[in-house]
Amino acid sequence: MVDETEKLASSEEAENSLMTHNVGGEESEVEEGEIVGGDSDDAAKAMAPPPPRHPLENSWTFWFDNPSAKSKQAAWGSSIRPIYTFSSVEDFWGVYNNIHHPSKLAVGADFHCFKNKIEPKWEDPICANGGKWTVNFSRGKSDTSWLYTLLAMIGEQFDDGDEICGAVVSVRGKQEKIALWTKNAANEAAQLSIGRQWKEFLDYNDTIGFIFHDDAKRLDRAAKNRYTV
Ligand code: MGP
Repeated sequence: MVDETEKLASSEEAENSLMTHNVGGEESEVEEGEIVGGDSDDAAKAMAPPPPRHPLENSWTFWFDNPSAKSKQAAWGSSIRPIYTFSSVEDFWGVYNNIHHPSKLAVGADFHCFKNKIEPKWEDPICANGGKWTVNFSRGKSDTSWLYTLLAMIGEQFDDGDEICGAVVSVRGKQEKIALWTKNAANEAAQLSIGRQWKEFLDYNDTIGFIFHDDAKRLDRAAKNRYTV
């Protein structure tokens, strides 16, 4: 596991690791013939177009299930709401830096980040034949792994990234857990590759298990892991 005392990577450091090229590095160097300093420089900056955004391969949506809105009577999922869709690195940091991280969320909360147009539900047609890998943490200890999971997904770090639907962090009384949802549970090779790579990205050494949504639907908590890595 990542050292729990380790501070979250700074936005800039993590942004550079997400991007395949150096964000801002070379741009700040003085070009041949460039005039440096002086008021005209400030004026030119003020008139310059905004810096380009760095597009992500996919658009992603954050969804939130507010525990205080959940009711035992209501159908499961009726309080899950999409809160923000982003499709650039800059927009990701804009929202990530302005939302609570798992350790600050209330018990019962579920916070999802799914590819745009995929709903974080078994019933979604793209999720329907899928499943999920789950990693467990004690309370307050999942923040860094949640960030690394988001960066690995949106930065398309998985060899089988097309298989990924999204991730959800769930805050419960004694634990927090992060689940990575995938599309075709029966594709064992792809699931094993995703599970192994995810553990590497998180520096997670315990065994993790993969449950088919179909088993969870039929068997609820009696559903068993179909794969482990
Ligand atoms: P869960 O939230 O995935 O498990 O499912 P958890 O977090 O171990 O349980 P919790 O009680 O701590 O929240 C819990 C239950 O929610 C399941 O047994 C289902 O009844 C229901 N449920 C969960 N999901 C992800 C779905 C879903 O996608 N669709 C439907 N219809 N029900 C779901």
